Amino acid sequence: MKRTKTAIEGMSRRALFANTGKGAVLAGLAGAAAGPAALLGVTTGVATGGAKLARASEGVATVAPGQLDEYYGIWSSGQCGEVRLFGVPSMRELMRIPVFNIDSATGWGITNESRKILTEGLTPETKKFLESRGGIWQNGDAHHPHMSFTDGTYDGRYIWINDKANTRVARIRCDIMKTDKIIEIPNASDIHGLRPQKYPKTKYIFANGEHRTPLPNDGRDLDKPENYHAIFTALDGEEMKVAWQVIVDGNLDNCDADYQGRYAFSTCYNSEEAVNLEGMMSKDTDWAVIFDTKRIEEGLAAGDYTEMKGVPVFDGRHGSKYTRYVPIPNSPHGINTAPDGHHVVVNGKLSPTVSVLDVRKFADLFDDKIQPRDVVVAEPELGLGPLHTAFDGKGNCFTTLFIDSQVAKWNIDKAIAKFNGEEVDPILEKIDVHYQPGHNHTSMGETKDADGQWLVSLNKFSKDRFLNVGPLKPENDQLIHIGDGGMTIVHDGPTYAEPHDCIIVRADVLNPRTNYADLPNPPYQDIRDLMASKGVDYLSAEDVIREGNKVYVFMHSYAPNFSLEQFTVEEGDEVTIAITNIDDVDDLTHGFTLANYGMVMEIPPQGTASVTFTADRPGVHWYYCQWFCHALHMEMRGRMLVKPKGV
Ligand code: RUQ
Ligand code: CUA
Repeated sequence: MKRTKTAIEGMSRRALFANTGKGAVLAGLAGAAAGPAALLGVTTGVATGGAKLARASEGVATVAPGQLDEYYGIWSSGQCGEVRLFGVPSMRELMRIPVFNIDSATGWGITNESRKILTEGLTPETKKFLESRGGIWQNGDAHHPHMSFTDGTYDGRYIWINDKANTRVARIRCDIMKTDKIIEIPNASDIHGLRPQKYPKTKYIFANGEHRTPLPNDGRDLDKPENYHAIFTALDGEEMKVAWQVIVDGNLDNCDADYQGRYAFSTCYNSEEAVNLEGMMSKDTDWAVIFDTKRIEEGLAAGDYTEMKGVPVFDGRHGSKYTRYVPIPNSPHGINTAPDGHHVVVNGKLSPTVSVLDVRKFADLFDDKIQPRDVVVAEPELGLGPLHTAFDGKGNCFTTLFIDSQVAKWNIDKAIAKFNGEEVDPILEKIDVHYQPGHNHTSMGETKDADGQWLVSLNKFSKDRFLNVGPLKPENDQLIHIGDGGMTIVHDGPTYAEPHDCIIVRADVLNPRTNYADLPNPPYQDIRDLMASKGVDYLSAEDVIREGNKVYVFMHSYAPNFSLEQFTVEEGDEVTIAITNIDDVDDLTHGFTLANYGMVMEIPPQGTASVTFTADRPGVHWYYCQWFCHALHMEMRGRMLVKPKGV
């Protein structure tokens, strides 16, 4: 169909619905569909009784329908492999960003553009391994989403996240909220802890390879655990390339960085270097290992490393000048830098204590003027199973107690005073959470702008908190108001597997686009270049170009039409379909689903998407738009005719 100028161009989506024949009905439908979401927005509900209930009903967590949240919550999704955006404090789920998963709605993992991102950062060995397995990893395990920093606070450019399952790190660009780079980390096994440098501007992303394996892991030393190693990685977050790696003793768990831009530090368990649970738990101290990035950069310049798989690898085991090992009670887990810029909280997990390190002592430690334990300035006993700590920016900490199913609020200065022999109790308050909390996070809490308003406790179990949905239950993310000194639970939020971690970012930090017009570095540059090389204008494309057995089908879409109502190919052709959405109405995404061919893509406003496949099924195959775009959305369709071979 030749494109005619449509009346809808430039109209807002609401006006669009109001002006079309089916519009009234659809607008009504949309209203009905908004019901449950609106209800969720009215009030976030109250989980605790008595006086605390009153506080929530005074409107602490109320976000009325149509009102916007004050914060973006950026949630990981564990073994779902994606990132989710929430509104805080409403706890409304706003969006999902496919990362390490395959997504049926957007075609992530299916489109050419996403497959390029999913494959270009793989090592040659992994590419080969995946050849007979669809070319890409089919799963991921996303734990730790963290934003880029400038001068100790979020700058809204990027979010990085680890994949523990297949040893990758991904980056999301925040202008369009899409994954734009994924790299596999060579030499390491199973990336767990991940944090960006906080100062002056995020350069390194620190990533912990958790498991110990032989190096290289190519079949040698299979059952010689004494030859296994875990590896700490610093990657250049701008280039998305590994900058350097460090071999350590033990297994690496979580990590964080200082506010001065010099040190990174990881919790490190299994000082026993065992391969089973009993062995790993047998000693009662493990470590926090500190990395001196300045010394490592000097070592880099001096060539003091071994190159492995194209990466400079430093030996950072005990005795190395690049690391220091601080003994910490049994199997520490989370490690969190306080917004005061000086204190680092190491969470004991199997010890009821957290250990507080003072970054200002690290230089003396590296110069061997003091002993490793001298950097510990407090070690309060909080309760059973401390896993992660968040901060309010006023000197107070909130630590999850997994076994006690509680969050403990405590004060750093009091903990230090107690450590120095004073008779003070650093614990200010404890609150029950439901149940077994892992990570927690406060609003802006991992930045120098921690504002002490909200705390989210990511509870691993929900048990009886929701209607029974069968043996597999949701997790329970609880919102806790901390703004006025006390802690009050104001919302229970069921979530599907398994938001390990989240960050809570002031809404003004992020300002995503509403369309892809003039987008710098667009993901679809390749396909637009290809079109241009064939003399096709992507804005008006309606071309079928055959080159041998390759067929290029270039279209544009405008609600409710594809520019081609049909096209014909032959059985066995390699077909590339590329479509540009030329609508510039706010919130107008089209889609393309090719029935019984497994092809699907999101076609964003002013953007282009493409898929390539072999047309090995003769017959009539309808394609249709799967993103609701117009009163006649259901009519947005066409036919691919596949002629059988030799006919
Ligand atoms: S971990 S429950 Cu993957 Cu962050 Cu601590
Ligand atoms: Cu286009 Cu629905």
